[in-house]
Amino acid sequence: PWNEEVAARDYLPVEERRTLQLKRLQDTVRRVYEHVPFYQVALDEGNITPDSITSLDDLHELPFTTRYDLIDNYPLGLLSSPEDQLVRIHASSGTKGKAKIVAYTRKDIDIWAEVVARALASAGLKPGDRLHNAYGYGLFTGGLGLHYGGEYLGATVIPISSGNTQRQITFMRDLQATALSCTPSYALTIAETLGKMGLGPEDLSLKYGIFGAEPWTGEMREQVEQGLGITALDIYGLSEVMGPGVSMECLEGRRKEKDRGLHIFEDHFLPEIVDPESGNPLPDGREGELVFTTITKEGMPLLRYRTGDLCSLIRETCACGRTLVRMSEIKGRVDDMLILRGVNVYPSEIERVLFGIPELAPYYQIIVERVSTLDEAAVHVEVTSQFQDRVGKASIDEDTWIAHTEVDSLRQKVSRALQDVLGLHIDVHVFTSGSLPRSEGKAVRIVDRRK
Ligand code: DLL
Repeated sequence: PWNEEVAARDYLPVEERRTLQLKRLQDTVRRVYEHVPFYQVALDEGNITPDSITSLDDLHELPFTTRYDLIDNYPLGLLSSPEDQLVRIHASSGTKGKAKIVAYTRKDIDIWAEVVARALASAGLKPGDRLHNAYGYGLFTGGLGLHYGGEYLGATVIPISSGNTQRQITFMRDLQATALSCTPSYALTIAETLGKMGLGPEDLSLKYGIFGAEPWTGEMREQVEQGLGITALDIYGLSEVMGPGVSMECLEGRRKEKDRGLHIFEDHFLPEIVDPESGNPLPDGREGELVFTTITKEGMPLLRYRTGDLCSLIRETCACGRTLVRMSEIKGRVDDMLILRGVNVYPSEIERVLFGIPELAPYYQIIVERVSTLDEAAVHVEVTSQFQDRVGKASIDEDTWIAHTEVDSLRQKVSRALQDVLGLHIDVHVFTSGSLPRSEGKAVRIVDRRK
């Protein structure tokens, strides 16, 4: 259960934590060497034995693990515990192809609950807070991850899961939930539905939002904060490493512009940043691919797991006093980078431009096609209902809509804004209010028509 000793783990003197990390890293390398054939082969190939780990710097000598290794060893080939000690299995949807299966022992579940509780505490939650948990329950780690963490902290968890948004709002209002956890894109859907029900943030008791599981920009954060009247904080994690609660933004950091970043619970997950191409470690402050080594997991520990997520590490102490290393917010996934006529573009860069245009509602999709050998992208955007009312409801049959001068000049405006920031022309299609899909979980930002 939550107590001062657990809370203090975020504030340990750095040297004390490093001693703990080294011991745990050594134990983990020994564990996988003895129990996981995949790692025994990989470590032998690198001439590494468990005894060769004598300092934390030796981390960089260990072999990488990629998602293909998980897929090749599908479903449970990387276990380092006997199967009868597993108490839970989750799977990550694996955007492309086969699911990645992960397995937990009792101790893994306890540690997961502990890190999520620490994450919630850094967001300002206290025992007695009511957490309306609208992450999906099931194989996805969001629902159960926040659930167990909330209970561990002593919050009252409302396990509503995702979907049926009107009912969500009724519960949130009647039960006076003080915190909401869901994806940032679902938070927007909830805010929109709130308005449609003739309600506003003042009808709810929400203070904090615990949002993650997908990339989101500062511009999107403002929309969510306004729409729900809350402070929105970023939670990060991935199934392979644990689930949500690998890192979390703190309230104090959020309030101080210069102190932004997510504290990594590095007494359990050792982070590195590497060059996505070469795999070479990069120094603090440089952006690259985030890599994690789990150092307390029993069921399925992973050495140097390539997350595919891009960010940098921040080592300076935070305003909140936590001594944990921070990661900058995720810019995107290595695989989500589009190469459009030679220019590298991340969906987050497009999002930032679109969310700065007041005539647009906060929904968009990027449609990617292959034209001969090159990728071409088009952006689908949607107008606000205010814009549509001004243009006149009569003109919204499709042809008149597109030809409408105000719609056309908005299209040009968006196109110019994208051109200015990206240095690249992208086709823009302007849709009427309410026509783009609304998210209840991870939003689909890229519609890939290349195959
Ligand atoms: O999304 C775990 C989670 C649940 C995190 C709830 C936060 C809240 P997966 O389904 O395995 O696990 O997806 C992991 O989602 O590698 C990132 O690409 C992305 N992701 C997760 N959190 C963030 C975030 C959960 N805060 C993948 N910002 C990761 C940006 C995120 N991307």
